[in-house]
Amino acid sequence: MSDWTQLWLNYRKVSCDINSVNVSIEGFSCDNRIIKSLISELERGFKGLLDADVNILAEGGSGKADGLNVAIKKETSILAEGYRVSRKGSDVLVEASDERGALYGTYHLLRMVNSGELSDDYEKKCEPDNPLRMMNHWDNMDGSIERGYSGRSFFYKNNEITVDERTRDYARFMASIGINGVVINNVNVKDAASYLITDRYFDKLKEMSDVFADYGIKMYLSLNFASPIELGGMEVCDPLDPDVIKWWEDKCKEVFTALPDLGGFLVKADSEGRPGPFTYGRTQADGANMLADVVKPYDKLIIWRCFVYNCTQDWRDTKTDRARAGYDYFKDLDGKYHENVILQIKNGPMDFQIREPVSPLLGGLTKTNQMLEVQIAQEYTGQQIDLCYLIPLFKEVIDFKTYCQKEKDTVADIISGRAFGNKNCGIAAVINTGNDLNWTGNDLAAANLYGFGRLAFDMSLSAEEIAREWVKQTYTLEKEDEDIIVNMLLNSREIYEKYTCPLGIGWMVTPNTHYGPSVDGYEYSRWGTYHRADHLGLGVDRSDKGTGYAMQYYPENASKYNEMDKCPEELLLFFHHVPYSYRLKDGRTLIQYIYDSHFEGESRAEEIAGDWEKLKGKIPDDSFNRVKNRFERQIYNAKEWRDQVNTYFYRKSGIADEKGRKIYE
Ligand code: GCW
Repeated sequence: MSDWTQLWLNYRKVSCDINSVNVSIEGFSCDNRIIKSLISELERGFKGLLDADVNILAEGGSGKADGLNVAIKKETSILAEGYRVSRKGSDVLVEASDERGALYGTYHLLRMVNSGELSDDYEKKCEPDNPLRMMNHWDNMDGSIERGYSGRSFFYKNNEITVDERTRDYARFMASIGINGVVINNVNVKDAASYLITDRYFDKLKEMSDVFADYGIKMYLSLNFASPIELGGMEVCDPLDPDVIKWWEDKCKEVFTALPDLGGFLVKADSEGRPGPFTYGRTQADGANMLADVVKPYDKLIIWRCFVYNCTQDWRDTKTDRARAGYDYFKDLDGKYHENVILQIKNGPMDFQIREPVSPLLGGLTKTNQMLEVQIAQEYTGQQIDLCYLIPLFKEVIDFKTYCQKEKDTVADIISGRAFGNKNCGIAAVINTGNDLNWTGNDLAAANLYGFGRLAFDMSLSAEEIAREWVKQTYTLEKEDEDIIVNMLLNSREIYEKYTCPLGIGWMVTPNTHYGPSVDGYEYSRWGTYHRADHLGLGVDRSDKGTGYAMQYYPENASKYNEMDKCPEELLLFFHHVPYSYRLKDGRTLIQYIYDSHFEGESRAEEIAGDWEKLKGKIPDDSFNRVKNRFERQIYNAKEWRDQVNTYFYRKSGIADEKGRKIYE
């Protein structure tokens, strides 16, 4: 028994009468590292799923007549990284124009066998929507993980890098869902992590990047913008200083000689205490372009984060609005970024809350490479204790119409490159893994890991389709039991939203840890995260009469958000300061909605915990019990949220619950 599970690649035996599989490789070299991985995955997969031996045939050979014949074949008409899987009777074809596509097609084939969907007459073609499909690790070199809820890092321990079988399994999981880039260290680059670009770590990094390369994954590093000071002993890290530029040139030569497969760097600059170009009166573009020019000869990328805001605000100041910051800092520089710079933009203007509007920078920029950043680590969304399937949230973001042009104007169009023809673009997730046995703390949180990859590859998949796929790969259940889990997942985000912060206001969490309620926890803090509740109402006025944030959108969206009556209700308190007596569309007052949603959210959390109980004996015991334990903690948390939020607003407003339920005074 291994120290970790195989997640959705556990390849448990399915009922099927095939007992041998012949594989031929046509047009690809069997010596290619990715093709080698592909072959070993086919062996492993068919052994587990069918208990079948796999015969690898030399090109053109023929296998036993009674088995399944799988041909992996080069087909140049398919786009890069895409594939077609088809079956006619006992002949299966996986076609692709490159090795990555062949590997993804192989995983698709195994998925179809696993879920019993590879019918006798089957054909499916898939080409990835996003060029870059990345995971961002916030792993620190001491083994801790910033916002990690699944144990310690499996990449680092005591400032050393580990490369072992778990690294390989990790790479397999990522490739199986189409991930092609991984940033292996936290964006807050400090201490030992600053030395990742020195020869202290090159050997190990090379070893790791080789394992990734076996699965078509490029490794990236987060970079310390102040490296010239911290590593080079220089006085400054001004991006326009010739000596600084020279330092970076020499450094990059060293780095890319040692690590030729490295994809480039991710940079968090001028954000939450990290160094950046602002110190020298330079712009974000000055910083990003300098690094981009330095890495260009090696054909590498600079991914520059837009999470830049003033984190030393004063709550007395009602004009400064953190939500505005990204757009205010980056919009005017649109078109100034070099071709190998990508701006990485969080999905909302604040910080991965359970509900936020889509960042106006997405589509606000039209001449700059853009990449969407989402967070599957459940920092503000239940910390992998509470169930919160995030794919519905991500779907809302990518389907959002920005109105940046007449057609092809959704976030999906922008990040895929369809809108403006960009090549360097895509989507990244802050990952939710750690060295826990089950990788994601809560076994059900693996649906977010799986789902993010699948969605990044194919943005037309629905949240439900992805949930069902994941359930089928992970557990062996009858359809009605699959439905139970799918419904639990699909309802979970709404439930979490109902018992936490209402109608887009966000925060109200325990400061620093970000788990559990603390309604005023951030109300007087420097982070710019207010709800502005008083005895008459709550919410932040971000209309043109308030902070003006609503006007950062194109007119179609701006006019909608700007007016209380037109504003989508789920975002009402994000955009407006609303009286408790304000009537929502269904006739309820705001205060009554707050009470109702909190009672409902808590009781529905109990319901889904009850749904899980129905699966006892059908889910492997260890997995069943781990999840059961999480639900017990979730219910405790939901009650705490319900009662603290209801009491808080009852005390502020003095208005009683119409239904006379228990609100603590
Ligand atoms: O939400 C905040 C987190 C920080 C994180 C930061 C960021 C890596 O609380 O832990 O730092 O976002 O995205 O940079």
